[in-house]
Amino acid sequence: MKIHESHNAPNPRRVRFFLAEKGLEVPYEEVDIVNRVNRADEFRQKNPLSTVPVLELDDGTFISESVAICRYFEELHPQPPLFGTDAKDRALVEMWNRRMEFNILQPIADAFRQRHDFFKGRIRQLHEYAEVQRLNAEDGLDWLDRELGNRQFIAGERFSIADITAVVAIDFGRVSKITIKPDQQNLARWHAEVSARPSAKA
Ligand SMILES: N[C@@H](CCC(=O)N[C@@H](CS)C(=O)NCC(=O)O)C(=O)O
Repeated sequence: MKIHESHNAPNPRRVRFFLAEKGLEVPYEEVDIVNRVNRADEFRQKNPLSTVPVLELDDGTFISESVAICRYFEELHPQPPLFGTDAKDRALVEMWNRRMEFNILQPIADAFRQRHDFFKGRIRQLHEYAEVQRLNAEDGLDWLDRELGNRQFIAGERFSIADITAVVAIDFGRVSKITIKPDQQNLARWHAEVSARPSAKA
């Protein structure tokens, strides 16, 4: 078993963060996305969508999508639970993780992907859309700041995959000058707490 990843990219960091929370060590193989190794035929056989991370199992199965990889490890190693504990809690974690993906991670990713030269020739770009998504990301952070006024973590009183998605996205926002603003004190409090976890350095 190994994980094909790129150390500086946000989605692989989600998986490393998750595995560190579980205390699991899985070998990593670096994929040179700068030089487009992920876009070559050999990598496309692992993931036709060319993205990292990809978990390669010993039986030759390839699992891409960060959350799918995390769910696989959650099933095998349920403690500590990062996807919720019972029907209601699991639904709430799912709701919040999806919200973090759609309202925080996606706009922050687009603010970079739709403008930066890294993606020139890889995807269709529209610089105006990058700016729209930067503004959407800022709205998302304002909303999240208000949400975090009444609980410790994003999905409630327990750290979960939703916190991982959000903190990784927000940290990646810096490259597009999307940052927590001085008046977003709830967000800043949460960000400091989550960033202080040893797993944040994985
Ligand atoms: N939804 C996917 C997104 C994966 C993704 O966008 N990975 C980026 C790195 S964060 C990537 O592989 N970028 C290189 C490229 O598109 O060429 C997941 O959660 O794994």
